[in-house]
Amino acid sequence: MTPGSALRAPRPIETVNEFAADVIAGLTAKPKHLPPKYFYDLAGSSLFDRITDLPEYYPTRSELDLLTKHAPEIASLFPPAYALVEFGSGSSRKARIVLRAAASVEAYVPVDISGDFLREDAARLRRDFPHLSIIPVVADFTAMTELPAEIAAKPRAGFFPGSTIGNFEPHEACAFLRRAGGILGAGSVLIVGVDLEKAPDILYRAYNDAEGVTAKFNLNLLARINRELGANFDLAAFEHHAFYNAERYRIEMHLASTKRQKVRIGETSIEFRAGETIHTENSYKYSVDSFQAMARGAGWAPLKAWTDGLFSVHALRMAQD
Ligand code: SAH
Ligand code: AVI
Repeated sequence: MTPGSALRAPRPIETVNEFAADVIAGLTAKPKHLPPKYFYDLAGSSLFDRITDLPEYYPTRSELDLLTKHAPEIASLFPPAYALVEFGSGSSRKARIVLRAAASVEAYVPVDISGDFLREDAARLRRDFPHLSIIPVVADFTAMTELPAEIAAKPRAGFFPGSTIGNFEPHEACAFLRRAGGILGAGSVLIVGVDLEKAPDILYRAYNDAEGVTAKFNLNLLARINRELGANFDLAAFEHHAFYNAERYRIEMHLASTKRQKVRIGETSIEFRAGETIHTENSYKYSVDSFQAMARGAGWAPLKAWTDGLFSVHALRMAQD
C-alpha cells in the first residue's frame, strides 16, 4: 500500500489477496505460522487496548511512567518545527504524552496497518490537539519508503514505543531500524520502547492473563480469517499457548489445535494433528546493551536509555551523512 494514499480510500483488493496469500502460505508451511501484523483489525486493536490495561501486562504501565517522567528531556532532543512520526501508533496514548511536552512540534504522523482504528484515533487527536497537523498513514511500516508530502520540508523525529520492535526477528528489527533511519533522515532522533529480559514468571503472567484477554486477542486472528476470507475455523477447537523461550529471549504465542481436524479456507483445506500449533507471535526481550548494539549496527548512535528495571525507553540519533 502506498503510504499516505489509502486513508479515505476503500480497502484495495490487493490487500485482501495479500492477506489470503500470506494465510495460505503460513498454514501450508511446516511448522504452521501466521504473521502477527494480521492481529490488528478493528477487533484486534481494541483487544490489544484492553491488554494494555491488564494488571499482568506491565509493559504499558512501565513505559507510560517512563515517558511521563522523562517527557521534558525527550522533547528537548527534538529539532524546532518538526513532525513526529509514530510507527504502529495504535491508540496514540503514549504519543499524547510526548506531544503535550513538545512545544515546537507542528505535525503528528501516526502510521498503522489497522486502518479503521487509525481513522477513529485521528478524529480524537484532531479534537484534542487542534493546533497540530494530524496526518494519519495507513501502511505496513516494514514496506514504507517515504513520508507524506505535507511533511517533506520539515525535520522529523521518530517514535516507536510499545516494544513493537520485539515482534520482529532480530535481523528484521535491525533492517527496520535502518529503514526508519532512511525515512527520518540524517541527524534525526528516534525514541524506541523496548521490553527487557526478566524473570520468566513475570513474562509468563503478562501473556497468560487471568481474564483471558490475550487468549481472545490470539484467537481473533482465526476469527478474522473466518470473517474476511470465509474460512470455517471452529474457535472452540483451538487454545491459546504462550511461554517464554529462554534460549531465544522471546515469548512465543501459538494457537494449538485441540483435536485432529480439517479447516477450509476458500478452495484450500488445511489439516491439523491433535496438539499441532500455529505460531502466531514472538515477542523478543532485550537488555539495554543488546538493544543498543543492534541499534549501532543499523546506523543509530545511542544517546540515552531510561529504565525502571522492567522496560526501557531509548533515544537514538541517526548519523549525519
Ligand atoms: N504504539 C502503541 C501500539 C503498540 S501495538 C503502544 O505502544 O501502545 C502495535 C501496533 O503496531 C498496533 O497498533 C498495530 O496495528 C501496529 N502494527 C503492527 N504491525 C504493523 C505493521 N507491519 N505495519 C504498521 N503497523 C503495524
Ligand atoms: C505489540 N506487541 C509489542 C505486544 C507484545 O507484547 O509483544 C503484542 C502482544 N501480544 C500479546 N500481548 C501483547
